[in-house]
Amino acid sequence: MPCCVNIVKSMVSGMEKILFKGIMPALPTPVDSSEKLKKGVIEQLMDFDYAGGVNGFYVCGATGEGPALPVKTRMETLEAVIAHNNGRGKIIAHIGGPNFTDVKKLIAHAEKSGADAVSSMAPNAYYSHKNSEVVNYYKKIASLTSLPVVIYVTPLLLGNDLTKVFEELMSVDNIIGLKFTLKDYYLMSMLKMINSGNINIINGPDEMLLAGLAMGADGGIGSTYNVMPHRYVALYNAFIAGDIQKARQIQYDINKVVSVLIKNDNCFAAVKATLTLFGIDMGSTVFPGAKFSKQDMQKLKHDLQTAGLEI
Ligand code: MN9
Repeated sequence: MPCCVNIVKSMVSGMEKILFKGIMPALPTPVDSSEKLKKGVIEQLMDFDYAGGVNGFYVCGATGEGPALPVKTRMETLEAVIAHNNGRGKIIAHIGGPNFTDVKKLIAHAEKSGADAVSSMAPNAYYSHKNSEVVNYYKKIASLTSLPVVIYVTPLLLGNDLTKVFEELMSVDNIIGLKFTLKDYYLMSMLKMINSGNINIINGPDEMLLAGLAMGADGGIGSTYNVMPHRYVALYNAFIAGDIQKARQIQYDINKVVSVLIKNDNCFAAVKATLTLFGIDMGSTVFPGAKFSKQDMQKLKHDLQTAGLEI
């Protein structure tokens, strides 16, 4: 009987699309004041995250400030990450940005460099596109690469009927799913039912990871994973083992720390500052992101320690 069920399931859903599972930090990009990649720092961060048990990385997304960086720096960052990764986990290259000529270059570069997938935010950051335009945008990206494509769903896509959009997009072989950075978990469940569940959904909001897993996410990608990778890995493992009490307690402990990080207007700046406190010198966010002063750093350290983070 189980064998028949499997045959029917594969006929309905086609090729396997759930390629990314577990905990994948979104890497911040350590750049100097001329927006060049600082040598050796992202490697140090990757080793720290791998020591916490993570499954791979998301590169040059929102956390990595990809759309704000020069294309050359984005390419150098991806190359440095893939070289240092050395097959230890999976690498998703975020290639989205406001200019499609740059996007095309980044897609070709990601494929040539050996990324495991490409991912893009919405077509632009200024206004909402119609469903048909969004569908055309992601189909075009998929046609330009043989890599799997992970759609980056943020509030920029909130004007769209996302279940309709994904029903259409999931028929494209190499469109595998989405990174879901919304807090509407009813919508997540509706998306997870598309393509008979053969859709890779990766949770975005770190403070809601357990909710995302419960509603069908296969894993998570997040900025604050870098600050406490082992805790997110423990949460994921507890969920997989069915120990919801434990997973919930870890999520609550995590959220004490996240609440400190998001108190800062720019959470990514706070993540970079926290990593700098750990001795991983990430620098500040790109212009016009302000530097943390000595006092800011001291206050951040104090608040994080009070929230239970060891520094
Ligand atoms: O999806 C990140 N969200 C955004 C990933 O980039 C908007 C999260 O990791 C958040 O930074 C985190 C804090 O709110 O959940």
